[in-house]
Amino acid sequence: MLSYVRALLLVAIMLPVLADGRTRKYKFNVAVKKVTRLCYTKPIVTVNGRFPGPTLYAEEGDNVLVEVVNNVKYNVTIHWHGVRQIRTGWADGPAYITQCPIQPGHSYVYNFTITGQRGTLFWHAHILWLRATVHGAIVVLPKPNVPYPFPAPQKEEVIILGEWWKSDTEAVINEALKSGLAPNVSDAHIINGHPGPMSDCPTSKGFQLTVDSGKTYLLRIVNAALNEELFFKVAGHQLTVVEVDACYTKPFKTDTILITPGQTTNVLLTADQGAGSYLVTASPFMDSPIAVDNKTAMATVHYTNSVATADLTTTNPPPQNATPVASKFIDSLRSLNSEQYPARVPLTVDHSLLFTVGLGVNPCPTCVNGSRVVADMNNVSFTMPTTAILQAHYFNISGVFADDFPGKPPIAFNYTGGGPKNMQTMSGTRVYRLAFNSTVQLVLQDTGIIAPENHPIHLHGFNFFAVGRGLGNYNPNTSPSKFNLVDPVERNTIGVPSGGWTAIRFQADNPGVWFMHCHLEVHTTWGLKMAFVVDNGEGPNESLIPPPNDLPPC
Ligand SMILES: *[C@@H]1O[C@H](CO)[C@@H](O)[C@H](O)[C@H]1NC(C)=O
Ligand SMILES: *[C@@H]1O[C@H](CO)[C@@H](O)[C@H](O)[C@H]1NC(C)=O
Ligand SMILES: *[C@@H]1O[C@H](CO)[C@@H](O)[C@H](O)[C@H]1NC(C)=O
Ligand SMILES: *[C@@H]1O[C@H](CO)[C@@H](O)[C@H](O)[C@H]1NC(C)=O
Ligand SMILES: *[C@@H]1O[C@H](CO)[C@@H](O)[C@H](O)[C@H]1NC(C)=O
Ligand SMILES: *[C@@H]1O[C@H](CO)[C@@H](O)[C@H](O)[C@H]1NC(C)=O
Ligand SMILES: *[C@@H]1O[C@H](CO)[C@@H](O)[C@H](O)[C@H]1NC(C)=O
Ligand SMILES: *[C@@H]1O[C@H](CO)[C@@H](O)[C@H](O)[C@H]1NC(C)=O
Ligand SMILES: *[C@@H]1O[C@H](CO)[C@@H](O)[C@H](O)[C@H]1NC(C)=O
Ligand SMILES: *[C@@H]1O[C@H](CO)[C@@H](O)[C@H](O)[C@H]1NC(C)=O
Ligand SMILES: [Cu+2]
Repeated sequence: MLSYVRALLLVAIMLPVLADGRTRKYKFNVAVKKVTRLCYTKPIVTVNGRFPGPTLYAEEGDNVLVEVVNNVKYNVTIHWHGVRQIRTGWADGPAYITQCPIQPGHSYVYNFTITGQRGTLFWHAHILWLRATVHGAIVVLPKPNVPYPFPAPQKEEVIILGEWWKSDTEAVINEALKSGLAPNVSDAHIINGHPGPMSDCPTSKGFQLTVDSGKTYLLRIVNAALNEELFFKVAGHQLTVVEVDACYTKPFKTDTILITPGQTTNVLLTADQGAGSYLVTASPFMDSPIAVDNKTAMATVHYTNSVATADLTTTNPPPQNATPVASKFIDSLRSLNSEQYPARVPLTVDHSLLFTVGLGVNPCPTCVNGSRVVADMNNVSFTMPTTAILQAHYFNISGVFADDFPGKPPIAFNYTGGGPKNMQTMSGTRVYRLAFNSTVQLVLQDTGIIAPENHPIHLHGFNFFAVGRGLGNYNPNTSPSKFNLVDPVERNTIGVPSGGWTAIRFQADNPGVWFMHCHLEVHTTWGLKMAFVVDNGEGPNESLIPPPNDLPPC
């Protein structure tokens, strides 16, 4: 009897305190593996030898424990992109922001609970350019017996979009940092790891999704590419968008979706066409004079029991500069805003912020032009510290960061015009401090310095509402009157339009240090990043938890 009680007690003690769901344990072995793409074999860094990496499945409310073991020569961290990490910043993952890296031969257990979220997210390395190959989907299913707020699909499929380089991606960015110029673009786009037939490798096979006529499929689409926004299309079929960044949307039909690096999109696809094979494409969107990989990745939707015809029912991907296609898609996105899934848009604003996002040029005597291209927010090119900011914040270590990140541009100028003659930026490890649960309105304003460009900005630790968007310069007197405060789309990554602005709102109800950066890896590397420090509120429920014992040291 006594031992029975003891056994029960033991079970109770082993259950995670915070979770109302189960505990899910995963082991991620980061190791090198040789893979062949575009008729060429090269070693890449993988998780568990898979490319793309394994899908992490959980249910809303689950506690997730991922033991990451580093068996490569690089320092490694993993970010659980879009997981809110409420009070568990130690498990967020960006190197030198919330943790020091897991060094070769070492391991770290990421411990977090998925609270109030369900949908598709993804995980990826958050150091160097390792996320080129170290990434995979996160599928958070609703709690047991909670249905989707749309007709249940018969089957679900993860579709990960990415890029493929023939060269080692670390060599690509290192070469660029040395020259001060832009890095090489990828050699192909890929759908679930495969480019499909390309002119330099016609025998390359593409991913095939086999469907049964009449059935409906939920496609969980992730853009894991480093540097390119993508259009995604299935020939002959309409897609019904039902969720983005693990937030339900009002369903709408479209033949093309736009997805930036860092975004996820769930669509319903009904196999309602004649038997055969249909082309699936992922092609770049770039509406400014910036070099991109202009190749189209190809996959197929193949109806079972039908003969694959040689000439697929084809479709043309949108032109690379198809701004109207992109805008139409973005403007169609609305929060579901139902009784069960309300859009809790902050209606008051404690901090009204304006951050410019864009490029700059700084002197570099050893570079090709005697200068290097950099990127910044509010003219600050962020410098990575050598101690993680979250540790410095928690342990009161001074000298690691300053909390004086400017809330508005230091110099006002015609942001989307030609830009100032002096294109230099300052550097620093500067953060913006927020009191617990304060409300923030942040206008992200693109600049025309060097060239205007679309910047997909990702905020860690929060979802935000995209309340407004426009071209040219944000006008504080006239722009807010057009804000949607009722059912704006809720997400964690938003494209700032080329030569325009986007306004977001969020509630700073998660204490910790939260990175915000462009999800084009080249811009992050160049300095387009900053962090918010959110102070603790009252009591343990509004405070960051203490760091785990195995947190990697610097
Ligand atoms: C995970 O973190 C929670 C606190 O957030 C803690 O109670 C639990 O013991 C941790 N689990 C493991 C396996 O360390
Ligand atoms: C980048 O592209 C240039 C031009 O094609 C090539 O010479 C160079 O080797 C490439 N760099 C890397 C790291 O692959
Ligand atoms: C793609 O880009 C390459 C290199 O810049 C160029 O030579 C080629 O013409 C482009 N192809 C298309 C279809 O635009
Ligand atoms: C670097 O120099 C080349 C020619 O030498 C020029 O075409 C290019 O615009 C310059 N780039 C920058 C960023 O100054
Ligand atoms: C850091 O400073 C704050 C405020 O002075 C204090 O409450 C906290 O206990 C300190 N933390 C540590 C780990 O020393
Ligand atoms: C800003 O620059 C753009 C492009 O040159 C120009 O059309 C616009 O009139 C300028 N705006 C102001 C307020 O000067
Ligand atoms: C950015 O900072 C640099 C260095 O302090 C300064 O020279 C430049 O004028 C600033 N530019 C803007 C637009 O604030
Ligand atoms: C945060 O503030 C909002 C109002 O802005 C309020 O509804 C909510 O209860 C607050 N949350 C906490 C944890 O204090
Ligand atoms: C903290 O949260 C737990 C679980 O939600 C609740 O039971 C407890 O009363 C809260 N404690 C405080 C001090 O608010
Ligand atoms: C790995 O991280 C440690 C801790 O920050 C650092 O000292 C070391 O230089 C890093 N190694 C490399 C190769 O960057
Ligand atoms: Cu950017």
